[in-house]
Amino acid sequence: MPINADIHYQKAEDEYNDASTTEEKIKALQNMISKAPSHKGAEMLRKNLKTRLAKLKSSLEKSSRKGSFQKFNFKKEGAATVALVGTVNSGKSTLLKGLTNANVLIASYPFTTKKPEFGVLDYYGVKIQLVEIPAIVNNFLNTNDGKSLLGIINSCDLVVLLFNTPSDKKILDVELFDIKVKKIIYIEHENIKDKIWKNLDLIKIYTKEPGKPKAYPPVALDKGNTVRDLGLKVHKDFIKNFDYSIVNGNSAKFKNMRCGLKHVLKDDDIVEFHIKK
Ligand SMILES: Nc1nc2c(ncn2[C@@H]2O[C@H](COP(=O)(O)OP(=O)(O)OP(=O)(O)O)[C@@H](O)[C@H]2O)c(=O)[nH]1
Ligand SMILES: [Mg+2]
Repeated sequence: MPINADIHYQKAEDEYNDASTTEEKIKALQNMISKAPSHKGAEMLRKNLKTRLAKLKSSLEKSSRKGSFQKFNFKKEGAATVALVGTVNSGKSTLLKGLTNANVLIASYPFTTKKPEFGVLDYYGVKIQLVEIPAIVNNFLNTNDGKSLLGIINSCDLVVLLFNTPSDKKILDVELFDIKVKKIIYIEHENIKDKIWKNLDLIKIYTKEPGKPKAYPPVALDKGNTVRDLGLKVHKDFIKNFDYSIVNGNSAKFKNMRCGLKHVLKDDDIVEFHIKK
């Protein structure tokens, strides 16, 4: 016990030593800080306690972040990840099954899907990960898995919302009002694959060797990316020894346009790299 510390401090310290979880330790440490002697001689003690508290808080935050993803074994894969989010029986699993290879259960009773279900959508060779989130209900964040599921939703590049009735839509609006996703779309039964692709802000680019047909699958890039970005993704040597490229497709002003590294590409372009001999 430090000099001049009183009985209250001693009690808080005992609680700290007895604490078994990080949360309990944080609480006890905050108590110790508030009860620590305020004179100059105890300055070092107060500083040490605060450092210890900061470390505990950051380790708690890290483990809860990790936990939210590990709980469901979620790992982002592919060019982008899209969440299928909706109220009960809104057809999330039907959509997932229709668009991907996922073998999910579809049934007319509510809450058929109890954990996130994954599938891979193949868009002209570009792999896009889809994840069905179990149905969103009133007060969703306070349900057992609410926070973990929200963590998954927030890490996605696009959210597709599904619902059956206006009151279901209201549930989604209320429960998801502060999600941090770049983009949210509603799906009507139009050409869903194309709609998802259009909203991902990606482009698919084909590479090609001189004298050969275009290579498959295409490479997914962000909209606005250049020949340089493509080269970096395909083979770094293309950029190191770059001479010029031949571009055909939507960004080419004419057939076999000769372009430098800064040329901005468009969806479905075909690019041939020429390197210095
Ligand atoms: N609303 C709606 N229902 C559909 C559609 N397609 C199929 N269904 C039927 O709706 C019921 C629920 O479909 P699911 O795909 O399991 O719905 P879900 O949203 O995954 O349901 P939960 O996982 O239980 O929340 C099934 O009986 C389906 O046959 C659709 O496009 N819209
Ligand atoms: Mg389902």
